[in-house]
Amino acid sequence: RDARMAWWREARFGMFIHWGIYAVPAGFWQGKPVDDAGEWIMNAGKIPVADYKKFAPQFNPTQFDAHTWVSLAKAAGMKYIVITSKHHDGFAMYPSKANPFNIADATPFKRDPLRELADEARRQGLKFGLYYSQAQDWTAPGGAAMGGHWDKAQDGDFAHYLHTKAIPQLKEILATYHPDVLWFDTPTAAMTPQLSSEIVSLLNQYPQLIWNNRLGGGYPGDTETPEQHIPPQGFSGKDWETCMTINDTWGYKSNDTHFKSTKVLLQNLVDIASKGGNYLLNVGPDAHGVIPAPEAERLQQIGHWLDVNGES
Ligand code: JFZ
Repeated sequence: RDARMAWWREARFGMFIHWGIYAVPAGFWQGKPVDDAGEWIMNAGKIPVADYKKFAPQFNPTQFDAHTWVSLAKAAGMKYIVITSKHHDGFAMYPSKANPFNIADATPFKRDPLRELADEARRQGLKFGLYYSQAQDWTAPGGAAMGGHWDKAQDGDFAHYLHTKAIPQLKEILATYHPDVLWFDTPTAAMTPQLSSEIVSLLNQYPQLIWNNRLGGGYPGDTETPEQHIPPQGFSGKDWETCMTINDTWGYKSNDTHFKSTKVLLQNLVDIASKGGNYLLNVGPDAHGVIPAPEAERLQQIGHWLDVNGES
């Protein structure tokens, strides 16, 4: 385990990327702002499945450039990136054979951003991780939804969903991109020990893989994941990673301009590093494929400060 965790323990700083078709509504539904994180708009707005799926044909992020994103992470002093391969909305950001609600089959954008990012990250010497929402899936029948379902199209059996969508997609992303990290999320009670163990058997086929504590079923995973706060004493004897937003959303929202200052972001980085943790700092690219300028600017400034004052 120590050998497997070695790069991660030295990394200290990573880029979290929440990117999906929720960047199309960008925080607005039927002309009104929806008061939740951008990637939660479907749930918070109780958008019907059929209506939500209509965002996919509008998603054509032709300005996406893996080189620009990875170079920004590198310039900031980040050593790894973790990007959403499927968030709670169920949309796969890669060409999935297991389910048609994906970037190749449901959008005009005929590229594979995960392939491009994985290759570019490795070319620039960064590790590459994938986020996958294993339990919540608001567009697949049987997928879990925190707060409960709101559309009959969501009715179904959770184990069936897991066996026909989540596990097949996890197999795909592991075999296709060989991620260094798998980042699970919001396990919910549906992730029983039995169902979780089926995923663990799969993970065990990748002995170098690092995965977090949000799988479910009582599995501790490799890493603690405090969210939006820095544990005052860290976690002694445990690897941990604080994830945080730069503004108040993970997925892009056109009306969220509540950006933390570079000073606060740097203080967080130093505070976290001094307590032995990692800082997974999020960016929310827009529907054109661009990381918002106020976020990019702050990352550049962090990198500049580290160049002047850090050792790295
Ligand atoms: C989850 C997601 O629902 C969210 O969209 C985002 O991906 C984030 C990184 O993870 O949100 C959470 C998960 C855990 C806590 C809070 C929000 N928590 O433990 O306080």
